[in-house]
Amino acid sequence: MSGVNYSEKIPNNVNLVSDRTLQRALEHWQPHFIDWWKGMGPSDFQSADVYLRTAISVDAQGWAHYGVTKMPDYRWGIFLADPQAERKIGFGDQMGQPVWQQVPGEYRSTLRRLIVTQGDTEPASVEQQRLLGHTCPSLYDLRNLFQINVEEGRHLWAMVYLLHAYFGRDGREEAEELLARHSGDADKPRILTTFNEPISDWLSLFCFTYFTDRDGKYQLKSLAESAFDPLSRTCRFMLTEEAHHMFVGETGLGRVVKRTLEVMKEIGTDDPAKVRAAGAVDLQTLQKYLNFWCSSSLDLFGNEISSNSAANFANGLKGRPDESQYDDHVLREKTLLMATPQGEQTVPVLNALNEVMRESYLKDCEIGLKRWNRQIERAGHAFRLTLPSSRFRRTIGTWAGQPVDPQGKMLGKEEYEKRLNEWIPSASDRAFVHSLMQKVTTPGKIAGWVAPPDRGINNLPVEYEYVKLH
Ligand code: BYC
Repeated sequence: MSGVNYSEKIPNNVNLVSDRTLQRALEHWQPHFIDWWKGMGPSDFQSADVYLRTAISVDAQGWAHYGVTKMPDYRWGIFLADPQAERKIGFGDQMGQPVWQQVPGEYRSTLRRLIVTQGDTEPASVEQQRLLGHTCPSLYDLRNLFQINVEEGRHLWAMVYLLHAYFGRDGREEAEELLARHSGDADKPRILTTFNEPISDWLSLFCFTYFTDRDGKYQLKSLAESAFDPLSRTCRFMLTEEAHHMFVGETGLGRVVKRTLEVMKEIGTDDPAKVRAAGAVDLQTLQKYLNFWCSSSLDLFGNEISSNSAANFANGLKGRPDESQYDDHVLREKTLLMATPQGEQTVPVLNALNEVMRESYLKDCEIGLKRWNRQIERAGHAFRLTLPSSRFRRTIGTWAGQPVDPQGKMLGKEEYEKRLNEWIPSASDRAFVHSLMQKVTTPGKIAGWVAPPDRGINNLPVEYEYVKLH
């Protein structure tokens, strides 16, 4: 079961050949996907030879195969983690009952909505990143970008498989719509706001892969708990790929901090203007980028108080990440005190699960900051990077539209508007960051604003030609 069949048009480990109707439907969608990839995927690099990893089995060990591929020839396919024998529902009102191999009629539209929302983010991120290749800081980074892009394409395949296999005609229609909406499109935008934000520089890419892919980790982990077993198995496998995306964010931002500190040492000052003049990202600007992407990603958890999340949990559709770490899996009795702009409210925990998840996400986000702050401290500087308050710049939930500063302090509307550019990148900050984005494609060379990685990919040297441009 673990092995992937690559001899078929659509590589898969779901025995696709045994269901001709499904196979034909997916083979019909496949050229639409390739057209979308060619039109909306990485611009101008379709003929480059890229050192990519591909899944060859879904085992925890050794699922990856590395080789040189042109991106349109990447073997996108359908991979589900192996089934767990006798798996039981792990939370909610039906806890302890067998998981579902089919979609129960009463949950059909909710499950479809969750799968479509998840699926929509995958091609959206590829669209957001499509022009970044033109300003890559190195071939190592360019390859990482393309690896992420092809895997997001595969994650789209994962959701499309579920839609085709379990949701009939409306599932097939949703699969087409996933290719018809586009990031930032005025008429047909992507569903969630963060996925309509442009990612036009590599500092934004590193922040996106640090913050937004981490939301992906949390959402996928909570869907991996689902009683709908095919969804759970799909998400479990997706999570193994997701780890690399967050690695790119975490090491990318760490390399930016490292380089900035080197430059500060070289020029003997931490004056932001001088750091910029020397071609590095001053820590103040980095902080603004962190504020922007963190606050945007916090919206992806939905409303603090949500009847959707309560119903999803109670019905077994969506759990909490790593559900087994908790004691109470039913949550019918518990309440929680929640701060809202109107004062503290007592809320049933069932309705506050988006917030529970957001809080544990923020703790996870802290880990990188601690590491970067240690680097800054060791270099002898007092500046510290921080995460913005979860009330800052929110557009979803009880804090939406509230004039709160990154420390969580409520301000007057006017002061907030006036000072917003102190906290998130202004047009001139963005112009400065864009000015640093010069394409470097000589093997082993790296742009001046970011330190080289500590090591290359799959034990290859950093100077290996990870992308061969023609
Ligand atoms: N923007 O009751 P609520 C990833 C809507 S990232 C716009 O709070 P719920 C990746 C909401 O849809 C992970 N609209 O919602 C990362 C609802 O609309 P309807 C993506 C928003 O259901 C990097 C209404 O407001 N996966 O994988 O508790 C690269 C009421 O909201 C937003 C998922 O998100 C927003 N930010 O929670 C590539 C998992 N937030 O239905 C990939 C699937 C809320 O009333 N989705 N709304 O019309 C879900 O679990 C939930 O739909 C949400 C919202 C967590 C998004």
